[in-house]
Amino acid sequence: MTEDELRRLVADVVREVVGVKEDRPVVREQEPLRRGPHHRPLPSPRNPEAIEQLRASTPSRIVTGRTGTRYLTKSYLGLRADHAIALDAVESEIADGWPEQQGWVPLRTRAKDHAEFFLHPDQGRRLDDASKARCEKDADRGVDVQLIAGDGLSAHALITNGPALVKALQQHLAGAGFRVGKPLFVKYARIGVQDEIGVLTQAKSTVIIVGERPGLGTGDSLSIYTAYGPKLGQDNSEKDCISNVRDLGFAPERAAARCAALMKDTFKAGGGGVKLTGGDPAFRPHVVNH
Ligand code: B12
Repeated sequence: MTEDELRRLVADVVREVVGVKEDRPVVREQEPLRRGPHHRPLPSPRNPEAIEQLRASTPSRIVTGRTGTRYLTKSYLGLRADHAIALDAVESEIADGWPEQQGWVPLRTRAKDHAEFFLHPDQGRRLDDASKARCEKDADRGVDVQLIAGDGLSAHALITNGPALVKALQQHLAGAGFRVGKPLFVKYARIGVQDEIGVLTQAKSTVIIVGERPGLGTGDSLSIYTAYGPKLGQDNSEKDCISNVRDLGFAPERAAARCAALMKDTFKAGGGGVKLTGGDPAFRPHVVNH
């Protein structure tokens, strides 16, 4: 029997088994693959409900499908749109007067403008002279926890989630027995500015919330950084961070409760960061990012 006769025979048997009436051509492996949406179709999941649950559990790009080795056009356009959200967030700025409307004392760092803030991070870690004077005049002194709200890398995040987070922090920290200083706002703030404010106000600890570096589509995300026993240039290893604070992530109310618990542990341990880990770098109580 020749190869062609064998193919015809197999094709006839297959047609009979699957019940195909008409004589459709059988696609041979060596035929050129057709392009288009049917080329390498998405495999149908064995458990579509589980896939939907996974997708609903995160804004991350999972189980998005592909065409060949490439993204689907829909995914590609989604990436471009989310990147635009991140850029807009980084470029957003707090309008004059907005901090006062929230009841926050307005301060600013030595960064003269947004461009200098990006190019010279150190300028965002120190207050300018007028703000130092204002801080000494208007801020509370010697409190347990001094609250600071900074724009950081997303003013948009502070506008969206800052007021709710500050209120929740005030409630949870006071509920945990801490004396909390009236909130200060810092324009063009890096987290290191909490050190100078802590020293100026003689606070026992500082909690700064800042717009964190946006990921794709996460322009509204805040971080909370805590520091105990303020000193200029305090190392990050002595501080703690609660990240991804936003409605779709760690909602402000829950994050504030977590922060109050963290501050209780910090005060008990006489310090944060590595002091809290008890020497075990893998152990970070209450410090999560989800
Ligand atoms: C940029 C970044 C870094 C950079 C910082 C360098 C720089 N000059 O900017 C590098 C790569 C060095 C870094 C290192 C680490 N990072 Co980091 N980092 C970030 C990131 C992507 C953005 C931070 C940001 O936007 N800050 C806000 C701006 C306005 O503040 P800033 O003053 O410019 O930035 C300072 C802080 O962000 C600080 N910092 C950075 N990471 C960490 C982590 C901790 C625990 C602390 C206290 C401070 C800190 O360093 C910056 C310079 O002083 C965040 C994720 C996010 N999107 O927020 C993770 C993030 C904050 N980092 C994280 C971690 C775990 C670390 C490391 C501990 C990793 C490791 N195992 O070594 C180290 C710690 C570094 C240290 N001891 O200082 C975690 C914190 C998790 C947690 N809840 O504790 C985050 C949330 C990432 C994540 N999703 O897991 N990081």
